[in-house]
Amino acid sequence: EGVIPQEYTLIKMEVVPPFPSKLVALEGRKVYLAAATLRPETMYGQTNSWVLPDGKYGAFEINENEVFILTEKAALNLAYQRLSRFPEKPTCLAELTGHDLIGLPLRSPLAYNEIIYTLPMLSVLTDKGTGIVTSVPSDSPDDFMALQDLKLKPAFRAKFGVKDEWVLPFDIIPIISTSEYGDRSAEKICTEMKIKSQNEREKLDAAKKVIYKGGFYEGVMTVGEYAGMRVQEAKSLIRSKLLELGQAVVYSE
Ligand code: A2H
Repeated sequence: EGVIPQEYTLIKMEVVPPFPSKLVALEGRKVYLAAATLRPETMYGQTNSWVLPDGKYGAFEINENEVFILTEKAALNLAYQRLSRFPEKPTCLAELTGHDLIGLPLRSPLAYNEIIYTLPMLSVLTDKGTGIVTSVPSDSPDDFMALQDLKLKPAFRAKFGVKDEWVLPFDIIPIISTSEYGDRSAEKICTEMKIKSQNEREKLDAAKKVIYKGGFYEGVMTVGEYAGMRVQEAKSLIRSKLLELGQAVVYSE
């Protein structure tokens, strides 16, 4: 953890009822997986969300009718940022693991896909952000490789009880174009660097660095309300809109 606080946008990904048995206690409320992102302008390209299978999560009361699913650490931070039913005291309505969340159908802001599913990614850290990550395989090497692992390896899907229909219909959605890496920059850099799986941590970290600069400084939005605008300018406009519409909240740690 650094000295400079990191400011994330938490995307409210609505869990679509009917709820599974583990979530029955939450029936009648609005329940969200709260995904921490630094790239709110990429939300058009969401194909799924990520959880750590063995990660510990909880369903925490944000106010009378809204519930966020995230880690306990994030719930405590939120409670100190006026995002809990009772000030500075998170209330947990259900204890969950990543396994309980895999397969949950979600409706997520700006996503081109009306419904996306919750899937396992092994590199999710539970001590960073909320432990929930939204997946944008067009622009994130981690997301691209984790989705690729699930698509190409039936045994990997089986291991986590992932159904074909949660993964196979979801293709990359191009959303940002750059001169050097085109509009599927994550796929291009992973191919160039010959990255074989989501486990190649060092290569993936290098890949992220390379395309982040290009995407941010030269990237142009190709979809949505700000199509044609540079990412640099569109980013804050898209973020403000999500916050204004109540589809996202600010979270720092
Ligand atoms: B970003 P930083 Cl398109 N574990 O959002 C692992 N990764 C996590 C996480 C966690 N607990 N919480 C957030 N993240 C991811 C979009 C995105 C992101 C794109 C491209 C790059 C990118 C879609 N996934 O991040 O270590 C989230 O993925 C590249 C750094 O706090 C979040 O933004 O700097 C980013 O890592 C935050 O990482």
